[in-house]
Amino acid sequence: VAKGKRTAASNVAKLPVHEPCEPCDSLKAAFARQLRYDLCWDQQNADAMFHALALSVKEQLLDNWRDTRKQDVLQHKKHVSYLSLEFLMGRALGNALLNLELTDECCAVLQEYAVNLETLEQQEHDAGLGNGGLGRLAACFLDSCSTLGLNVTGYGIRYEYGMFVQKIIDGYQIEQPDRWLRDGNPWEVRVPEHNVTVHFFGHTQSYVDLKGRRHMLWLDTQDVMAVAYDVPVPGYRNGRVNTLRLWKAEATNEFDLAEFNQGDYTEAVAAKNQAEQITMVLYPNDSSENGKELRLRQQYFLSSASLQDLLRNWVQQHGMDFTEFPKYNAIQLNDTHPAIAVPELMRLLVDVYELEWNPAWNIVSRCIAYTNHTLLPEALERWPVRMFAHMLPRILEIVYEINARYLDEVAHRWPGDVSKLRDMSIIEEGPEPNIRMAYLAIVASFSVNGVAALHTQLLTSGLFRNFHDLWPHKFNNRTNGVTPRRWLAYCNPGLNQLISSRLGHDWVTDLSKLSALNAFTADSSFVNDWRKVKQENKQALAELVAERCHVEFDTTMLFDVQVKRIHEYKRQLLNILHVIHLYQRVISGDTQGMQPRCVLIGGKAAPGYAIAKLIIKLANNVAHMINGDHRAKPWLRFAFLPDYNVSAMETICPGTDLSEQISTAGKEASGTGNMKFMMNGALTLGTLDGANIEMLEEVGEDNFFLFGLNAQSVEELRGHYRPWEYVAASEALSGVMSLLKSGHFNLQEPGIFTPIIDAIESPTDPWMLAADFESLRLAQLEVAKAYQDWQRWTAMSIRNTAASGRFSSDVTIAGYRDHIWKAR
Ligand code: GPQ
Repeated sequence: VAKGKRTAASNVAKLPVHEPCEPCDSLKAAFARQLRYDLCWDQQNADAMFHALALSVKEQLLDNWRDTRKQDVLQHKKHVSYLSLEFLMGRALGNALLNLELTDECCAVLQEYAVNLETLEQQEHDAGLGNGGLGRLAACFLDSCSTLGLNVTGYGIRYEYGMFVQKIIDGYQIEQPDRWLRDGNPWEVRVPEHNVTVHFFGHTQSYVDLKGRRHMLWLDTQDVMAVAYDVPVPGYRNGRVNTLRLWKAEATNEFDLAEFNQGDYTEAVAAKNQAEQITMVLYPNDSSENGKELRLRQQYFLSSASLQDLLRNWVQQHGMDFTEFPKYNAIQLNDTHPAIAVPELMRLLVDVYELEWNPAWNIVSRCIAYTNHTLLPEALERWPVRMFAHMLPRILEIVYEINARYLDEVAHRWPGDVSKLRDMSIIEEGPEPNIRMAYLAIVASFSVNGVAALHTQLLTSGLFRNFHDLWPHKFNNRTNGVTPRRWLAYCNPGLNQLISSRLGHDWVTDLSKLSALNAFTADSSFVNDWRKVKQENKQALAELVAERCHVEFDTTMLFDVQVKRIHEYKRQLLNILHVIHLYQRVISGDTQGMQPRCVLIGGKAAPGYAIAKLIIKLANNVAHMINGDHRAKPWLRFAFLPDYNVSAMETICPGTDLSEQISTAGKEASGTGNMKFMMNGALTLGTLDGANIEMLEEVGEDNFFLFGLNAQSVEELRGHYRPWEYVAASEALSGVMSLLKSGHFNLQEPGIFTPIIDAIESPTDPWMLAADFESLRLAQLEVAKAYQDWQRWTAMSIRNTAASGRFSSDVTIAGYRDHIWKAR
C-alpha cells in the first residue's frame, strides 16, 4: 500500500453512485433507532436524548444535502467561498427544526418520551467559534445564503476549544476552556476524502526546465494534513442545505512514518501534537491584532486548505483550464484574517497548476473580494516579514512580486511621488518591516466593502483614501444584517405568533413586510398583546438573570441592556457611570419622576486587555453595592451577566426594553446586536455610529433616543479635549467622579480603579466619555418619561420592529449577490 495515499475516495469510487435505498426514516423512527441502537448509551438522560435527536434531525437533512451539491454541479451554479477565521454558530437544533418545519412534529415525538424540547435544546453546547460581531455575522450570512438559494460554502477552522467560558469570581473575569466537543458534535461529518496537505517552513529553490521556463520549488517543508469536517446549513423551508466546512489539523502519515523509520516513536507522537496545535484554540481577541506566530499558521492553514479544495473541485469538473474560473467562483474574505489567500492562490496557480503570472493574477483579482470590519488601528493586521520568511518563504516571494508590480501602477498614477509609494506599499518599511494585510487584500480584490454607510464613507475618505483615489470602482457599502429566522422567528415565539396572526408568515423571508405592523399601533387589542408578549419575555430574561447573577429583576421595571464584547470604544464605562448617577439620585432622595429600572451588562473581555477586565470588575462592584442597598431596591437593580454568548442573546434580546448602543461616534463599524434588539421591539439609546444611523433613518427620531457627539465633532475635539471641563459643568458627573474617587465601590481593595479614573480624566481619552455624559443623562431622562406612558412606549416598540426589515441579513446578502458575487 502506498504510504498515506489511500483515501476513502479511492475505496468507494467503484461503488455505484446511486444505489437505490430505503427512504429516510421519519423523525420519530429515526429518534427511536438512534436512542436504542446507534447511541447505545445506557442511560436515557437529557444529554443522550439531545444527541439522539440531533442525529435524527441531521438524518432528515442528508438527502437534501447531497442533492444540493449534485444540483449545483449540474446547473453550473456560481460558487462562493466565504473564508472566515470565525463562525459564531451558537446552537443548531432549534434553528434546524424551524428551518425544516419540524418543530411541531418533534414536540409530538418527545411527548411520548415525557420530555420537552426546551430541556433537550439546552443540552447543546454553543458552537462558539468566534469572538463577537464578526463571527456572528458570518453565521447569519450562511443562514441567508441557504435561504436565498445561493451556492455558498463557509470555510473555517474546527477549533478544539472555542471562545472561552467566562466565570466571575469576586467580581473578576476568570477564563475557562470551552470544551465544546467533549461529548462529540452530532452535526459534523468528518469527510476524509477531502483531505489536503498544507506546507510550512522549508526553503525555496528555482530551476529552469527543458523548455526554458523557470519554476519555483518549495522544499523540505513540514507538512500538516487538513481534515474536512462538514456541518449542514439548511435554508428556510426550501430544501437547500449548504455546507460549513471546518478544517482540523492533523499530522500527515508521511510525517509520522519518517520519524518511525528512524525508530523515534516519541518524536513522531510529538510531531502529531505540534500539527494538531494549529486548530487547538480560537484567539480570544476582538477587534485587536493577535500578532502570534500560531495565529498566522491558522490563517495560512485555513486559506491554503480551502483554496486547494476549490481548485481540486474545479479540476475534477473542468480539467486544467482555469480561464472560466472567475466566472464560476467568488472568494469573500471576512476581514484580513484570511488575506493570505491572495498569495496562496497565486502560488497554487503558478507553482502547482503551472499558469504564467499574468493569467494567474487575472484570475485571482477577478475572484477575490474583501470586507473590512473596523477602522481601529489596533485591529489592522501587519505581519513581520521576518515571520513570513521563516514560516512561508515561498509566500513571501510572491507577496514581493505582487507588490513590485502593483507599485508600478502607483508610480504611473503619481509620477515621481516617492512618499505615495512608501505610504501605499504592501511592505511597511522600518527596523522591523511588516506586511500590511489590508493593503494586500485591497490590491488583489475586485471589491472592497465596509459594513455600514458611515463606516464605508470613513474608509474611503480616511484609512483607504489613497486606494479609493486609485480604484474608486472597487469600493462599496454593504450594511450588515442579522437573520430573522434565529433572531425573531426562533428566539421570540410569542412575537412570531402575534405578528403572524396579523401578517401571515411571509415576513420570515421578506422582512420588509413587517412595515405593515405600523397599521396596528392604534389597535388596542394588538398593542395589549404586544405588551403581554414583552412581559413574558422579560420574565424569561429575569429568570436567566436570577439563575446566573442571583439578582432579582422585577418585570414591571424598565429593562435597560448592554451586551457585547467589553471594549473601551463601546463605552460600557459610560453606562456604569450613568448607573452610579442613578444610584446617587436614589440615595439622595432625588427620585421625583424617576423610572424604576433594571440594568444589565454582559460581555467578555480579551484575556490580555487589562482595562476592559477592570471595567468588568467595576460593574460587578457597583452592582454588588446597589443590589445590597435596600434603599435602591424599588428604583434600581444592576447585574453583570457572566458568559454572554449566542444562546444567552436568544433570551436577552426578546426581553429587553432599552438597548444601549453607545459607542464613541465613528468607532463601531456597524454593530449587529443593535439590529437584533430592534427586531424584537426594543428601543435604542444610541450615538450616531455605525448602523445606528441607518436604524434611526428607518424608524425616525421620535422612536429612537439619540445622544452624543457625531463622528466629525469627535475628530474636531481631538487635540483640545478637556474632560475636567465637562466634569465641572455637570453636577451629575462631578458627583459620580467624587464617589468613584472616594473608594466607595472598592473599600476592600483601595486604589484598584485608579486606571479607570485616570482614563476618564485624560485629555487624550480617545473615547471621550466625559464629553457625552450629560447628553446621555438627558436622553435617559427622555427614556424614563417615555416608558411611563406604556401605550406610547408600546407603539414605539411596534414601530421599531416594523422598521427593522432593512436589517435582515437576507437584504445584505442580496446586495453581496447582486453587486459583488454576481451569483444567482
Ligand atoms: N468586528 Cl475587526 C468584530 O467583531 N471583530 C473584529 O475583529 C472586527 C470587527 C465587528 C465590528 O466591531 C462591528 O461593528 C461589526 O458589526 C461586526 O464586526 C460585523 O461587521
